[in-house]
Amino acid sequence: MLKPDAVLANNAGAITKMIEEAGFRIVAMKKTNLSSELAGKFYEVHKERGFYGELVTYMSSGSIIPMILEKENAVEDFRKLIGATDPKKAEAGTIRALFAKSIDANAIHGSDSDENAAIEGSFFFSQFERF
Ligand code: 3AN
Repeated sequence: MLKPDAVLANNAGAITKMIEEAGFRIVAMKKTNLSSELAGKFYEVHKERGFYGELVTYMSSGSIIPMILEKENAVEDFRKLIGATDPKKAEAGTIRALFAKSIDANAIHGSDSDENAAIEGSFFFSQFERF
């Protein structure tokens, strides 16, 4: 999912190009917005964390671009491509090193397991409910 900072800065095309060049196939993609209620639901796993409120406010502050991506070893390879959560710690050349502004406005989200990829994919794309 491209986050509000990446969309607002018109970096969606550049980031999507990197994703495709890294061998990912875009299966589904759209531009949309999250209400704070929906952002809260999406990040429910982080409910108890100190940054949850800020994260929900931030994720509902502007447009986002969720995608379903396909590739062998997709979860691990995508996390390598996007880099560490904190852009200051992200390896040079990763999407977050290149485009993220802060730990909140960190340009992009990637699912952390195949199971969560299926849950998150169906959250945004109803046709993938049984994905
Ligand atoms: P990632 O997106 O790298 O998997 P998660 O799932 O641990 O990171 O965290 C979800 C989101 O919460 C991150 N993308 C980031 O925007 C925010 N976040 C994570 N840790 C912190 C933190 N210590 N302070 C503020 N925001 C954070």
